[in-house]
Amino acid sequence: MQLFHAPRSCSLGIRILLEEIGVPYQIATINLSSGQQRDAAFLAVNPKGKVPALLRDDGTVLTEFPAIALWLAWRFPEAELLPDNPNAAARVIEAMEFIVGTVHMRGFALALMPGKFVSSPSAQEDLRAHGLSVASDGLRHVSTLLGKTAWLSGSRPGVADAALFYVTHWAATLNVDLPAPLRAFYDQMLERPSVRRAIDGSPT
Ligand SMILES: N[C@@H](CCC(=O)N[C@@H](CS)C(=O)NCC(=O)O)C(=O)O
Repeated sequence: MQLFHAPRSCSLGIRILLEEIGVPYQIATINLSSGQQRDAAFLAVNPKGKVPALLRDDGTVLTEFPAIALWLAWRFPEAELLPDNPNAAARVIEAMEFIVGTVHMRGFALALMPGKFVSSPSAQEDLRAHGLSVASDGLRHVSTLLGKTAWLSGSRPGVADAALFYVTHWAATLNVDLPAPLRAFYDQMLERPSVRRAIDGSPT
């Protein structure tokens, strides 16, 4: 498999899942700051011009974080990235969708790249503040889900935890205050060899 990946982007979460699974994979790095996502070569892979995109062993490409994460969980059940029980699995998917659809797309996307949405500098400042507020509120909500358990996805980190890691990583970069359960989650994730390899290392 080959992951089309930009190091500090949401594709980091998919790289963490590949590392947790321990399957061999390759990385194709896409430089988002230089606009490589809009190059013809990458648009041939993902016409939406976004990472993550996963080229699978059958030659097909899967896009969208939740779809890739769930496919990996179902394709590699031994990695236990999603509970078997339908009710527990639905709760995990509910959390992952909230993190990707709201905390990322309605929060951090606006806070980190307001210039993609509006051109005037003052409107960009307003949008940045709005995005940060949506992200902070969303993180506070996710923190309540972590009240009783170390991981969102079950007895070990899985699909929702990979999503939560990349948004808490952004929060740490932007000095957004993390509630105590989220800070503990982030620190525990940083200690995992899979996460260290996903951030710094070459693919396994
Ligand atoms: N909804 C998509 C979001 C993907 C996305 O927004 N990726 C960002 C990086 S975090 C990207 O590739 N941005 C490049 C661009 O928009 O030009 C998903 O779940 O995969």
